[in-house]
Amino acid sequence: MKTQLYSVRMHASSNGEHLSGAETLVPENRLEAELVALLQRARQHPRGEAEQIRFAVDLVDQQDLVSACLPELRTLQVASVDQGRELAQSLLQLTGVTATAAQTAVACLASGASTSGQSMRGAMLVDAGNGARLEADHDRGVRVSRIGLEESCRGELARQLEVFGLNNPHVREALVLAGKVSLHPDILAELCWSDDPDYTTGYVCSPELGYLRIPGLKPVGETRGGRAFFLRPGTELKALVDWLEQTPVLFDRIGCLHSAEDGRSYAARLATAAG
Ligand code: WAQ
Ligand code: MG
Repeated sequence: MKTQLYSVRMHASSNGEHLSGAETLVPENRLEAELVALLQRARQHPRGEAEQIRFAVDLVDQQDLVSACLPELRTLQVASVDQGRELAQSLLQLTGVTATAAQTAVACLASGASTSGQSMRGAMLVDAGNGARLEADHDRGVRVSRIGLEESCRGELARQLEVFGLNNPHVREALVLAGKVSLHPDILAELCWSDDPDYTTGYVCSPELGYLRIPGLKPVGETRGGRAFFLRPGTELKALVDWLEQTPVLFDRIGCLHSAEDGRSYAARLATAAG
């Protein structure tokens, strides 16, 4: 008999403000250990002490399960936060996002994209043409769920990331999330940086560019972070949100991992190649 697969989601908050969240797919035999690990994470989070911690556990229908390969990963070095955000905007423009949409999204994340000027629980949906925000709820946003690594792939990813000193939960989880997001044909690209005060690396990801990490996309101590998914103008929102929340995706292959290099020269090379 096939092993049962569970979707596990956690959300921790305090005073109505988002503190931390997580979503994963786990086989039955790791379910309890995963719940304990997420409880510990919620209780020891650098954003503060949780007042509420919510869990949801759902059995996944494996008929809908998608298997996929993780994006290639690169680290692009920049000299300052400003340079990092400029680089992120240039990269986004290479994927067809307009300068206006790229700029608006960076400004929104920087100033706190929720209605209270803090971090949202989930991602913003941004029209890649005019930069308009399309998510129904500016506090909740859209949470990508039902994402995980095939058992055989978990150890291999950890081993390969270790070689570059990148084997930490931020990288592993962001790579998996970005991998699902970049599978959708209506999403041109994603921009992200963490809302954890001590984690300053962010990324741009798209099907063509892969997962491009940019260390220093925000200053240390900054708790405003988030995600923006750039949508092809005219995208049917309900179908897209359903897919992001509901379709289970397990990664069973790893993309190539590359050494760090200078961000500006990398972007210049890409722009030349694109003509
Ligand atoms: N779906 C949609 N948006 C999410 C999700 C999700 N499942 N999880 C988090 N977010 C949004 C939400 O607005 C958070 O405030 C924001 O993203 C940041 O989440 O290669 O750690 O978990 O070194 O703090 C990226 C770089 C790290 C990793 C990202 O994000 C690397 C990170 P965090
Ligand atoms: Mg966080």
